[in-house]
Amino acid sequence: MIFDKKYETMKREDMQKLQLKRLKKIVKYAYDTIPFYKKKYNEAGFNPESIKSLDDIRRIPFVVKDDLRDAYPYGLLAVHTDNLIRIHASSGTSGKPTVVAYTKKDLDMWSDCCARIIVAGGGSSKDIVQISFGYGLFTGALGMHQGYEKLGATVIPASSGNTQRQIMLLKDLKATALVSTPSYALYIGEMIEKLGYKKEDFNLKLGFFGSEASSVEMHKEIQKKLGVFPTDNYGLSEIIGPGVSGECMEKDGMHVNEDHFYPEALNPDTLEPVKEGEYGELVLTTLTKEGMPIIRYRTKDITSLNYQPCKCGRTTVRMARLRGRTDDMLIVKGVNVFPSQIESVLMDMPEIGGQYEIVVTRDEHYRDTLEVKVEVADALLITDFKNLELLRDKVRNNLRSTLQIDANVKLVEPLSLKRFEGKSKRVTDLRKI
Ligand code: DLL
Repeated sequence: MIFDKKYETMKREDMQKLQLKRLKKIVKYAYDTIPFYKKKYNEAGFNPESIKSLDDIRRIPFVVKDDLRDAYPYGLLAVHTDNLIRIHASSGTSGKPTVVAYTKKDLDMWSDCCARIIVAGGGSSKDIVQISFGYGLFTGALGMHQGYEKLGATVIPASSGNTQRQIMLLKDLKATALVSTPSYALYIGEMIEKLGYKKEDFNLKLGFFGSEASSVEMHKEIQKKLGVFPTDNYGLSEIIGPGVSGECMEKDGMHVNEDHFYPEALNPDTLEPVKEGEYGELVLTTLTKEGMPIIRYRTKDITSLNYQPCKCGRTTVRMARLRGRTDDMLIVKGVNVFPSQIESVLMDMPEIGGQYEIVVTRDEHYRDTLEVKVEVADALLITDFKNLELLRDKVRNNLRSTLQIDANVKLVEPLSLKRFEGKSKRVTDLRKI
């Protein structure tokens, strides 16, 4: 099933024509209605009327997170607040949040985009879906809620937290789909086992996981524990929220709703485009947003783009599962380490559970240490010292062959590490640089 055949299966030339038409319009609109863009473009000597081809996008100055923060609260609006019908804010770690605002037209477009990725991942009007993202300023819950509602499905707005109650609702209301972060899905799966249930006691079939990175191996683990077919979906509040892209059931990249969000993958150092299939920083432009258009936003997310049509029939460009963010890459002993690489190694080992923590420290001789704490799958392993040693060596060796550096591995008891109900935080870098 395809939600919006016209746009999701468009020929590449037609898509490019549409994108160019929309790009010209939105750039002019932003320049004419938002003083921030007028000032930025005038200072850079960029004339919004000078766009003649899609490649001309490369001459447009970027927007970064700080621009949104500096514009707090309403500095990037293209419309009067009377025309807004919703405000969200991003999960800023410190200081002021970044506010994002939607008109009626924006909300309709957003719902359509979420409906598209839900249908791509196997969802339909028949689903009873439990949304276990936190409701509130975070875009995840309401975004996916609206998408599912648009399809005419039954939505359970459970929000996150109170995991035993989540499990009761999933079971008693016979939910067929779960929407959450992948780490929370894994936690729910663990709790189900701990409470003595089996996945067969539930009616779950689909899982829509996003808002944080997850590995192929993590999806397999969730599939094993919950019996759902898991798909990954991506988005960010600055651009819209969830609904920027999502996997179809081929699970071979996330289809970007590129008639609304124009993606570029750039080398983060040179800011030149990388080749198709190569990893770079994702830069996104909203092509149709009315309330708060964002042009050439540097997401810091690292992915690659694939323009080949997909087996599912969609022709939209696919972005690869995120490798990480330009700001979450650790440099340990001079070697680049992405937490996602560590996760893949750990999740690929059946003796190891799904939860881990990474701590990086530096001693007085400026030597870095990478410590990886991970739960064993079976508590019995902890009591057998010899087996424990063997397993620790195995984890260390597997990590070394992927990362090219040594890690101190600490094996801990099942269910002893911190669990997350929203986005997980697994990395602590204690180095004073
Ligand atoms: O997390 C929007 C969202 C909600 C997407 C629910 C999907 C599902 P923010 O809170 O603004 O918005 O965080 C955006 O989260 O720049 C990525 O670094 C990360 N992120 C989002 N989806 C994925 C994903 C929402 N599928 C930031 N894989 C983005 C990896 C993701 N990282």
